[in-house]
Amino acid sequence: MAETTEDLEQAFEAKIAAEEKIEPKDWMPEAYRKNLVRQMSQHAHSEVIGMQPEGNWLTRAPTLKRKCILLAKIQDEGGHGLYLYSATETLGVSREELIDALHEGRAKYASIFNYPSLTWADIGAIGWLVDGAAIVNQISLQRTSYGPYARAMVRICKEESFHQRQGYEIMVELARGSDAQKAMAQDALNRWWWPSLMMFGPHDAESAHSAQSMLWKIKRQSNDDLRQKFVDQTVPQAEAIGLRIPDDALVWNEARGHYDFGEIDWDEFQRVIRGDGLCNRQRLRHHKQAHDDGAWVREAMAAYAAREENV
Ligand code: FAQ
Repeated sequence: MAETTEDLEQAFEAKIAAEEKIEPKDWMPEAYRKNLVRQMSQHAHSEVIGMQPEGNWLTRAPTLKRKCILLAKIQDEGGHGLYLYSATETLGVSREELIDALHEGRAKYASIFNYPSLTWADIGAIGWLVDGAAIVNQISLQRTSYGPYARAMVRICKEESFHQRQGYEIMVELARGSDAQKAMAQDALNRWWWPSLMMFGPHDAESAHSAQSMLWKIKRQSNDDLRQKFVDQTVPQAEAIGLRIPDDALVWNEARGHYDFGEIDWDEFQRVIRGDGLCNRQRLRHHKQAHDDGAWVREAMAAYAAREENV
């Protein structure tokens, strides 16, 4: 007997309830597929655009060793973008469509990458805070319901944890250094702290996609819960190296067993995700230029594949 849509829906819901992964060839509701394409492609775009603020310091890294480490880290981010684009393509969408959506402003990428990296300490702050926030979010996504996304997260988290440590180690060195170096580390923390908290997205009550994404187990923990986890783990790291988190409202709440912290500037967040942050235009312009410059590589690969097929 042919399966009805209702049967298929029930089988899908049963898999989700049993914590089984949904795989590319499994039936899935169209809205589940679309929501995944949205989130996963935005995640891929973030990894790739995220190479730019760090790339800005490759030629100015203070030693050859630091330069090699930074180069390897940035290459890892490119690799993460590639796993994530491939995982997204298993949902029946092409890489070209995803890149077009980015270039036409229909797809977002993480707000954090629209801030400039002004000093070497920013490279420390990006690894420590931005990779640190990304890991908190991505550890949770290792349990996401879509198999290819969950598996990509496992490998990505291993690499991100190296990134986080290299960033923190830069901050440790600067915080132990001269007064000027310590001031540079503090200045980087001042500028990257709040944008890092914005990475977790709007408050749960304002989050358009959360309720449905939690039901489908695409998201396993809420935006606010993950943000709290990040604050709780990062404050002691700042204290350990004598840096001050730039938030007067930050205080340990014994009753909650968590830090209380101040309110994010949500106007700034909205401005940045609308495309009006400090570096939005520059980031997109650079990506388009790199994409155009690489057209000959794609054309050569397509011509080679066509020739191989015909022999
Ligand atoms: N930036 O309803 P929600 C990294 C948008 S990887 C920009 O709460 P959702 C590695 C959201 O898309 C960092 N837009 O959305 C690295 C939606 O707009 P839409 C990237 C944001 O999806 C490190 C609207 O607001 N990580 O850093 C942001 O349920 C160093 C409503 O929001 C991921 O992408 C934001 N911060 O929850 C690389 C993780 N927040 O699509 C280089 C995967 C929200 O309707 C150097 N993604 N929006 O137009 C997620 O976990 C989720 O998508 C959230 C947002 C939590 C980001």
